[in-house]
Amino acid sequence: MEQYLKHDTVVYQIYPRSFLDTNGDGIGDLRGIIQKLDYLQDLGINTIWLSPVYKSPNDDNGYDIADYKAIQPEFGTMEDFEELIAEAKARGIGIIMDLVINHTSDEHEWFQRALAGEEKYRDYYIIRPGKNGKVPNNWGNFFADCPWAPFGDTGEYYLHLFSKKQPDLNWRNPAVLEEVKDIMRFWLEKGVQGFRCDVINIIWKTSLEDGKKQFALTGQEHYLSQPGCHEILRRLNEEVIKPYGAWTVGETVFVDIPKAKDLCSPERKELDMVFSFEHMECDQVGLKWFKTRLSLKKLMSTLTRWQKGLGWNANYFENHDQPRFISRFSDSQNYRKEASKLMAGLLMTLRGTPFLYEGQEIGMTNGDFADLSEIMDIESHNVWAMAKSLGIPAPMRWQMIKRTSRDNARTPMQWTSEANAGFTGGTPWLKVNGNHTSVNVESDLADPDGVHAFWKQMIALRKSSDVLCEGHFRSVLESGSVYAFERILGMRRMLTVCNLSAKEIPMPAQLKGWKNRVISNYDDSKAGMLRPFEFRLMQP
Ligand code: TEU
Ligand code: CA
Repeated sequence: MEQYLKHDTVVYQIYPRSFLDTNGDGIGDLRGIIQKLDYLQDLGINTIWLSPVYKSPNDDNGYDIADYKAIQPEFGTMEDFEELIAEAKARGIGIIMDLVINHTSDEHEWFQRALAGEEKYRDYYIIRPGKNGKVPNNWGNFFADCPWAPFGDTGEYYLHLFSKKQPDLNWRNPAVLEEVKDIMRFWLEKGVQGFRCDVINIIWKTSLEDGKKQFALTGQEHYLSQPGCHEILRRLNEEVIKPYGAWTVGETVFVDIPKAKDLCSPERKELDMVFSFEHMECDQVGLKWFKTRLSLKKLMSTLTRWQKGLGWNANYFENHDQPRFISRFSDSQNYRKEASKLMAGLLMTLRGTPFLYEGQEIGMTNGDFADLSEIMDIESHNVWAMAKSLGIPAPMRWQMIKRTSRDNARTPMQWTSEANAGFTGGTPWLKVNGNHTSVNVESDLADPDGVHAFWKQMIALRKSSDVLCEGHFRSVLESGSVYAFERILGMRRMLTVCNLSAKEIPMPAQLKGWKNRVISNYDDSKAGMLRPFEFRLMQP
């Protein structure tokens, strides 16, 4: 049977709401994706990860699912979805879907029937009486809220680790597993090639006891990567995923390398790979809402540790939950193009499956929001309220939100320099970045030296090189500004050199033996020097 995951798989993440609107309601849709399949094929990617397109009241933009077998009407119809699968397939592109099974929407039929008093569905969720006039335990919540909300007028509470409208499922109930298996098969039968599994390592709650107090999420020791979770993943893999030749990438929060290994080493037969977060934390203090200057040294050593620690990584620098990386690590005012291309080079030469996020291929930057009224994300609003209750003054609160908001990466895709960046003929659901007049697909494509052209080259290079696809990883240099590593396959070797600083610097002595330049993001790349944000791929 065909195995969909290959060494040369290159994934492009689409956040459907922000990709392309074709009917003028200001919201991206499936027909918009279908329209852009030629564009994606030309870029060279061979897999699309679709963020949720299921029916949802949109409290968390689709990560709150009300019906796992229906398409969100504002995105289109099931026929549109089937057409998308077929048209993508015709262009050699597979689709993986987002699987959100830690929680449902409170508007899901199961939760509604639980509220109506049906015992069977009550047991699909985690419902407990209060304790001493308070909520059942002292746990924290991912969206800076209390994780317990009143369960109707019963006087009891239900657990929600994310928004109130995202009640956690009770995975200790075997019926939940059967429901989810059925949902997964439904989509696999339609030709989906796998799943990106949302917060998959927290689905199993071993106990609901109080947690030991900690800054980042009290209670996590009761649900992080528990034995019950491993067992569920093994069963889903064996009973559903593998019989279809499909694959999975887990979004796994708070994992260190040993925990990640337990989730995705091949002999464990659980997940094919995981998204880790450590390299996303090189500019934070304690929690992701408190940002500081990004430490390049930390970034390099973190990437290296994960490259060496795991046989195969799910590599990424941007997604719908993170501010644009280009705005975080580089001087995107002066070196936007160079730094975007460097990202392409780095992402395509690390060992593992590369995931790029819509807009990254043209170097889109953080949103240019003026105040909170322009931010839609529930997480940002909750964090604002939390910061307010901590007495943090409004200007500081705004700086905090502006730098960390997930909406930074969710701004509509910039297709043209026209009004609303060619994303919609109507009013966009989220403010379009003002820089679309210069940063957009149309003008970038017309530029032979454009960011897109470099991504395209790097993707092609990556797919055609077995050294880049399969070679081992060896770190060569991690200085304050230069990151260099080798990929090694048998006798053949390639060297990636990244100058992550905005300074021109002499070529470090260790790298001088490498004579042949395969590609660089500078036309006038010089032998003995590295230009600001220069990326260079070398052969001996
Ligand atoms: O994200 C889970 C997650 O832990 C974070 O990355 C999240 O964005 C948040 O910042 C926690 O502070 C996944 C999805 O990717 C995210 O979009 C969803 O909101 C979330 O799960 C709930 O389904
Ligand atoms: Ca639309």
